[in-house]
Amino acid sequence: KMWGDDQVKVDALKNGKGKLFDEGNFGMFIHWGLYSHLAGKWDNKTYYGIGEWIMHPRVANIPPNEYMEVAKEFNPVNFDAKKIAKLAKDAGMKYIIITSKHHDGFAMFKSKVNAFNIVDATPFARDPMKELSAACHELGLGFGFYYSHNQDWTAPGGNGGPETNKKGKKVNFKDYFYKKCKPQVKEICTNYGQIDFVWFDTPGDMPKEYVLELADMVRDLQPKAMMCSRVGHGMGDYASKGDMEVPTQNIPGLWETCDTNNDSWSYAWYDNNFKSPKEILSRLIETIGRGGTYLFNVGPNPKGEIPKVGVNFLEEAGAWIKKYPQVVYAAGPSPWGYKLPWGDVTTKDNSLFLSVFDWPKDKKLYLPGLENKIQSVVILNGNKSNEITYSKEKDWIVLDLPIAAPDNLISVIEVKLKTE
Ligand code: JFZ
Repeated sequence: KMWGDDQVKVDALKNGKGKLFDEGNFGMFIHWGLYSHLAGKWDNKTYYGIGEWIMHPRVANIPPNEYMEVAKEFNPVNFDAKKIAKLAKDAGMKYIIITSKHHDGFAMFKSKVNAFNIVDATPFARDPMKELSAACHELGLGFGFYYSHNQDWTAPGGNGGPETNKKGKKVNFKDYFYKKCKPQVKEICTNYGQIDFVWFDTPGDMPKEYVLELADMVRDLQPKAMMCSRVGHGMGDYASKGDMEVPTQNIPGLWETCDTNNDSWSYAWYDNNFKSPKEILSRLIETIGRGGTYLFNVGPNPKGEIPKVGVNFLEEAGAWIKKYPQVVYAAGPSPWGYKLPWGDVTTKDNSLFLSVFDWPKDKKLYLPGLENKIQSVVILNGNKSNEITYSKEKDWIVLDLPIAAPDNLISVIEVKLKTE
């Protein structure tokens, strides 16, 4: 079965999967690993772009053995799983997906099969995945792991990794797959209770039989966990859209788009280009308006803390969602199928929720081609609501707005439609 048609969505929901998407629509992505310790800098030189790729030949070109040495310095003593889970909750998010192992091959969990992990190779010696999964379970948040199954730049045989082992012998992907990848995926699927996602990434040319074997094991060990389409070979329970991208047209099926809070996925010391609360919210609303779920990334620093500006902006966004939960939770796509000039639309029951990103200066808001009969038009603002008037111009509905936007972030207008 392929993702991308609505039957997949229907089936997934029937099987108890997809609830976090259908009802939640908003999750936290966390890119955190050994690369976070380098923070975009190697040998006193800063590398711009995405931080988690720093060791790659096209970036700082760090030899695997030198990169692995960095683990001895990685000591994120301020990592506070409860604080992060609470932030996700306060931000209005319903689940967290965190990098358990990125392309660098460093496991952020205790691994018995490979010593290059945060418990065995660093002075920190704690398992932050244990702490975060427990914190999520306690707060009723969904929880899942990102795992780079194909690319592994420090494991012999891993895609992009060193081609020879210590004895200078050529090794292959099969070794990497059976000695590291599959047993580690087994570990993340067994040691952290119920998980809701396994987010594989960059399958590249990974042979189909390996992908199948991995996916089968995940389904067996975690029958409720959803795998995204990046597992490869057209498999997965839902589609993952291109990075940092909000689709411009409605897409059917169960899907998620991942985006990040500044310009990098993982922490980079220079990256201060944080998305404002309004940007976070408008991108979230646009994603829901296109029919999807928004996975928004943060990058904890070498001490394990999420940068303060990012925290503040997320809390502000969360406070807005608390005021207008109906715009986000269990909300469906816009009947227009694309963003409108003034903002975007999400739907629930017989209502259209108009999130107005740019309050029209001429006090008119146009709804092109709306054929339904209207019951009422109401401006929402917390517990207050104000009915407003509207008229019809050709096949456009024109709403009469007050001069000033009632909400200084994003104002919401509910258009209740008549049921025939
Ligand atoms: C991958 C990773 O390489 C990257 O480091 C990060 O983890 C990101 C979330 O995922 O990069 C991709 C993967 C897929 C696309 C783009 C970047 N894509 O489909 O456009």
